[in-house]
Amino acid sequence: KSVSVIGLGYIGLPTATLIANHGFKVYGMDPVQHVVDTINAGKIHIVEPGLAQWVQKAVGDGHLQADTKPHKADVFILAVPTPFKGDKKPDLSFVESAAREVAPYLEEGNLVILESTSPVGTTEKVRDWVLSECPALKDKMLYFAHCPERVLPGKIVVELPGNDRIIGGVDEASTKKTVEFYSHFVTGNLLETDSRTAELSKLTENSFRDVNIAFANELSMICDKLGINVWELIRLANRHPRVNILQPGPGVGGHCIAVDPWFVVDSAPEEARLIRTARQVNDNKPQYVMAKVFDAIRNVKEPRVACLGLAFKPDIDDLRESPSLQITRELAEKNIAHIYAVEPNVTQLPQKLEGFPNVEFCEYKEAIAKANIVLLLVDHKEFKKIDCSLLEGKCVIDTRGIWL
Ligand code: SAJ
Repeated sequence: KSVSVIGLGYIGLPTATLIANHGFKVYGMDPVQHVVDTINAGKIHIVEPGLAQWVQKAVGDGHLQADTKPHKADVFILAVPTPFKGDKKPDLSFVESAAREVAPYLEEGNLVILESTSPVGTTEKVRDWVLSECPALKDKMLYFAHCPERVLPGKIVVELPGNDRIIGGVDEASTKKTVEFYSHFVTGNLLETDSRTAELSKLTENSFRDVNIAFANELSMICDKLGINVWELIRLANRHPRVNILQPGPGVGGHCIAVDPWFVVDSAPEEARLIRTARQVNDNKPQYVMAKVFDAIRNVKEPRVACLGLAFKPDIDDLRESPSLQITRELAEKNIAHIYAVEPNVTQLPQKLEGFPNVEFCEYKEAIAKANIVLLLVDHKEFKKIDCSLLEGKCVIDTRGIWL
C-alpha cells in the first residue's frame, strides 16, 4: 500500500515517517523545495527529539521520499496548517488548496484523511472541493475521514504511535477504512465516530486546556491584587481530591491552544461565551506582565532587563506564537531599557529581535549578572537550577513561579 502525505511540518513529517517505518511506501509532499531536499537527504528541518533518527531510517530504507508535488497513492493524508485570519475566522485556504491539489491524483477506492485541526464541517468540505475540482470522481467510490492529530510537541515520537485516536468518516465505510489503516501503526485505541464529532472533539480538547489555563491566569491576577502567592494557593487547592488547577504563566502560546478555541467561537458565537472569555483572558496576560515590567523599569536607574526564555513553553526551541517572545519584543520596541534576551534552546537572536540596538543575545548566567531586573518567562530546566543567591538585590518578576 502507498500513502501520500500533504504538508511535511510538525505533524505531516512525523506521521509520514511513522507510516514509512511500518512498511508502507510514503510520498511526502511539501511546497518548499528546501524542506523536500532536507528530507530526501535523510535530515529534518524542524526540531523534535527522536525524529531525526526516524527520518534517517525511513529515507535510508527507501520507504519515504519527498517531492514538491503530490503522488498517486492508496491513502492521502492532509496535514497542512489551519491558522485563523485577523478577524479570528478560520483560514481554510491551505486545506482547500491541498484538497484541490490531490484531486487529480485520486482513483476509485482511495481514502483521503484530514489530520489538520479544523472547524466542524471541514472534512465534508474537503470531499466537496475534491469533487468540484474533478467532477469525474463523482462516479467513483472514494472515502473521506477526519483523524485529528493530538501529539504534544517535544513528545511526538512517543505520542504519535501511542495516543488514542479519534476517527470520524463522512460515512460509516470511510470510518471503517480509516480505522483499518491506522491500526497498522498506532498502538493506542482507535475511537470511531462521525467526521463532525471528530472535528469538535479536537477543538474541545484544546479549548478545555485553554479555559483551564485562563482560570489559573485569572487566579494569578486576583492573587497579585490580594498579596497572595498564587503558586502556593494552587498547590494547596490541588490537594482537594477533585481539584486540578493548571499553572499560570505569561500567556498561552503555540499554534494550537491559542487558535483552536476561536474555531468553536466562530461556529457558535452566541453559545461559546466561556470559551471566548478564556481566550481573551489568556491573550491579555502578556500585557499584564508587561505592565509589571514597566513598573519595575520606572523604579530602577539604568534599567537592564534579563528576559529568560523566548520559546512558547519549556525545553523546546519553538518560538512561534510565543508570548515570551512577544513580551521581549514589545519591551525592545519601547526602548526604555537594555535587554538581555536569553533562550538556551536556540543558537542566535531570533529574527523578531534583530535590529534593536538595545537587545543583546546572551547566556543566562551572564544576563542575570548584568541585569537589575530579571524577568523569568519560560520554566526551562536550566532556569530551574539557578542558584537563587544570584538573584539577590535584583527586581525579580517570575511569571512561572519557579523561584517563589
Ligand atoms: N501553559 C500554561 N500553563 C499550563 C499549561 C500550559 O501557561 O499549565 C501554556 C504553555 O506555556 C504554552 C501553551 O499553554 O504557552 C500551550 O502549551 P501546551 O503544552 O498546553 O500545549 P501545546 O500547544 O504544546 O499542545 C496542545 C496539546 N493539547 C492538549 O494538551 C489538550 C496537544 O496534545 C495537541 O496535539 C496540540 O495542542 C495540538 O497540536 O493541537
